[in-house]
Amino acid sequence: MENLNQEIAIVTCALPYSNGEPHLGHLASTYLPADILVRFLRMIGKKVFFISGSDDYGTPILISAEKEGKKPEEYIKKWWKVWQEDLEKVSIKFDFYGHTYSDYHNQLAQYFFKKIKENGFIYEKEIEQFYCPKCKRFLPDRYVIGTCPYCGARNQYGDVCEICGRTYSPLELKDPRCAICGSKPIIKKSKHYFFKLSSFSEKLREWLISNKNLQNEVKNYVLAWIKEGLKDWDISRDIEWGVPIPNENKKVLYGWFENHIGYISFFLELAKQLNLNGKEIWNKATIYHFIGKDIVYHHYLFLPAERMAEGSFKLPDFIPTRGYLLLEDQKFSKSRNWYISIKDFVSKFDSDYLRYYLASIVSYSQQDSNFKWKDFESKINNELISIIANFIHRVLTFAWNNFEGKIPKPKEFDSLDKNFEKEIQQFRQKYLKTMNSLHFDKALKQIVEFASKCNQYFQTKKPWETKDPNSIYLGFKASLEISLALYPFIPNKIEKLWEIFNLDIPKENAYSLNFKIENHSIKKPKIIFEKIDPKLVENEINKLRKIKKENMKEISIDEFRKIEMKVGKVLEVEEIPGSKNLYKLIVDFGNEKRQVISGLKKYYKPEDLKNKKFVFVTNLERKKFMGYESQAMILAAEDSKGNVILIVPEKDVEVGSKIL
Ligand code: B3M
Ligand code: ZN
Repeated sequence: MENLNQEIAIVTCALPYSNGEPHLGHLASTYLPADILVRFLRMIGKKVFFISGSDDYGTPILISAEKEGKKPEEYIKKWWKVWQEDLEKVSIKFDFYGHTYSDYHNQLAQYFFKKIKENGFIYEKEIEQFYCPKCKRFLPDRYVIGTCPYCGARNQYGDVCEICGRTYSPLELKDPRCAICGSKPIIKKSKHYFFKLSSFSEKLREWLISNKNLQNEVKNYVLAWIKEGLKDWDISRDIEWGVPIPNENKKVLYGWFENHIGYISFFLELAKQLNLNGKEIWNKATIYHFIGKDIVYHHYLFLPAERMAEGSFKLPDFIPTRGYLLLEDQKFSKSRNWYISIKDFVSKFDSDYLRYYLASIVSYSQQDSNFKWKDFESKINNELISIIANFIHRVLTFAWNNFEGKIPKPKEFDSLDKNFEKEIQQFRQKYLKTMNSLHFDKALKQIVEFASKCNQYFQTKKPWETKDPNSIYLGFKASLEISLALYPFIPNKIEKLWEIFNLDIPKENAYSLNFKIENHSIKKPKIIFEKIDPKLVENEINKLRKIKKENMKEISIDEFRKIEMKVGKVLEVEEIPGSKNLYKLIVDFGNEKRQVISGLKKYYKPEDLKNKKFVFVTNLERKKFMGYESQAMILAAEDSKGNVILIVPEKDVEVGSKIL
């Protein structure tokens, strides 16, 4: 077996579900930062294994496959390919991109299950579950829909309410129905396996506190969860799509029990192919798991607890976690078309420009960032090109035109030169430190700042008047330094630049090399960085404007269904001190009373409202008017003269009745 003497890093990216294509949000939070780190670590001489793969199991994938009339095995293959192809378009390529649907993964996940059980951290318990007598199957999570037990929103899945955000067990759903055939399920007992997450509270706490590489802000809220108390966790499902539980029939491991084991199983599989001792390497490598902030719970609690419970695989050193990407101030949404896929973006704009822009706006934190087309244009045209690329281009063309395409031998340095040479060295030290701390946006800022200094130096030295060789010599040195620093961000552009530099720069361990640049011949400079055409950007902005309009005009049936309306009876009407328009109503909805603030004072007297029934929207976000929270909204018609007329039920109807 080969011996690896270098320091080793294993870098993984969250495993995408085999259920849709990658978009800019995925790229910004997870895949791009990971790729930047991988390239950087290789540049400073580390041996890196870059790992990801598809997360193939789970009920949503099974349901989507069924909808397309495909077998899940077929369905997942398509997305496995799409993800790799699309990520390659932005120069992201893994050393291994696995499938959780594979023998190597199933085996390792089953081994984890058995070992953890043997170690006493998995127990069995009978639970009650919905079962569809017509489909003859149990209905876990997404297989059952019904009414949210907390807020009453209809058509919610069995695990979480998309309206109020609360999670619950399927049995708590009101009006449950089978998501496939719509029939009413019965309750059946089933044996389930539970992981004793609760018994890891103390160990997890210690690990979080002692691991100085984890981001403090994340750590703090994970510690707060632990303090609230961790519950044991149902890790089995009664379906046939998943990692089969050993010695069971039609039972599989819950996706979040086994998917992150994929980081290990994929790496071990790669190591096997390379004839390396995978486990030994895993246990001595520095391990990074890149994720988005929506899966913190799983990576900071389930993942470490399972590794502790198994006992022989190293825990992560870093779990770099970043926030979401907004598009022009709004959340990405595929169904509303408020969304840019990677594939679509790179069909119109340079992929390195995308990498540069995203890296510059995404911080190493939970904060969300905002993709703005105008900002994209200006970051590329006015920063990357005007400040950085222009400087390099000036140095190169000057050497080409005035020194016969050679980097001149310098004369004795004057104080400006000496200072500038020092700047170059200091820049490298600062840059390396920032990159090592994973603050890639800050590293980019340092590069821009340094390039501004380079421009100033050039401006003062005026080589076009003085023909000063020192400024070209040092200018080239600085350009080389900038190119090394920018390589992890915009690898394609930099490789083209290196061709003109006429230097053979290795992508591994480049920082250890000492380049001889005196009398070095370069190639004829050409434009590598083309400015973005503002018209193209304008097109994209117009497209979004149109989508916004359409979205306002039409809502989908599903969206409409989310609006909950009920008949309520006004019990009390009070004036709100100091307000000309507002009343405070107390409204009875049968199972609860709510306070409603409404601008009816100009149109109705209190006695016209009291003890009457009207129609209300009951699941709007709560809003305060003059300090009073409104917990529903009354419906009214407004005629062309501006008269306001309330809507009443045509016959008497029980309070709390829903409007369909
Ligand atoms: N498949 C994707 C997500 O929730 C999920 C990640 C698994 S990482 C082990 O974003
Ligand atoms: Zn059914």
